[in-house]
Amino acid sequence: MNNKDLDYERIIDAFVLEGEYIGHDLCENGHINRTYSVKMKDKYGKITEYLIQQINTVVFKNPDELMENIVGVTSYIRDYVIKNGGDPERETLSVFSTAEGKPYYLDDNKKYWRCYNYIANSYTCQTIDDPEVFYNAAKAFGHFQRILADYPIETLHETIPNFHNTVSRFNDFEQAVKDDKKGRAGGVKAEIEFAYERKKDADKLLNLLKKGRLPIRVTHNDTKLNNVLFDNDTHQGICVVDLDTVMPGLSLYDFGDSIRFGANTALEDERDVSLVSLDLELYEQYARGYLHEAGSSLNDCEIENLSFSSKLMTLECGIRFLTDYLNGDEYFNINYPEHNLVRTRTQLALVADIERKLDKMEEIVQKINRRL
Ligand code: GN1
Ligand code: MG
Repeated sequence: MNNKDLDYERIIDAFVLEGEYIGHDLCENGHINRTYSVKMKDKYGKITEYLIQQINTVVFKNPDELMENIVGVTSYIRDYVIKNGGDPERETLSVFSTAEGKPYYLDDNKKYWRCYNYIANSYTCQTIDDPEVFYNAAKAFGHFQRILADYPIETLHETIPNFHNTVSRFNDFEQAVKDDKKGRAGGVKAEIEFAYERKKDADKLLNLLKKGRLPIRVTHNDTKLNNVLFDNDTHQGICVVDLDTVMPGLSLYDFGDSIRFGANTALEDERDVSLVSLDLELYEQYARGYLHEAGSSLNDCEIENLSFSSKLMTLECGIRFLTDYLNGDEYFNINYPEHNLVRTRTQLALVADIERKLDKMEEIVQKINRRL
């Protein structure tokens, strides 16, 4: 229990949560938002839990636009789930409005809070014990993308401009090396050089987009394994969460980022990089699940670049961690001083392993694609 951070009485008032407050917990997850679960008991003794989240306005600078995206997308998914006979309380997040009808509560300290339904009888995974879990995660993300295939994309705001623009990520990285604000560049020469050697990869997908070979879609843009909720009983992925970065993007961003996180044999912040590798079995499971759900809506160019996108998204993330380390840890939450450097090293080690396995990864995709 963590009562110091959350002014739960005001929150309960603002969102008109009914019943008696029984407690709240800090949910440890994510590098960006702070999330709490708040428990309320009604007069019949029924306990309802809510998810209360403080929006990180350093990262998401326009909370109105951000919430407009999320309300739009979650309402759309909700309608889809209802039409298809599913359970809208479990298969999507839903935004609770405040008494004034706003999708967030702005407190006296200018902090923005939002309230979602809490999806009970579910769990998240940080790592994978059973490859089936990853297959199910792939289906969940593929399904999410497919549901949103006809969403009016022009109504979506770009919540973080150039979020997966690998060229602009590279420029930010080069700038951070040049500035060397904290005098850390000298200690990470090998990492910097490794990244520079791969600069030529940065514009590959963006060029295919410019040529019209890759389409813009509604994408999640943060498809970490821990952004899927799994059902305690069936172990199916029931709901995709962490919707702040739902924006127009490339399907390959979502595929590649999932592989980066979930098919790594080590944690994102494993200190022993010798434990880092790309698990080909997990890669196959994910590709199977994803193509099974979303494959029919993908074009050849998207399918041809699935393996490359895994490398590129891993490289992008490594560069982002390294940039943040050089800038003095301004962006990602860290638990110890060199946390971003440790994360950088796992990502770069994974890039190196993906490069060694790229041919095998491509064979896997072709094999699955032939059977579709
Ligand atoms: C952040 O919030 P979280 O932990 O799901 C980040 C992602 C990174 C990820 C690295 C808005 O995601 O882009 O890939 O950390 N989200 C944002 O673990 O920057
Ligand atoms: Mg998350």
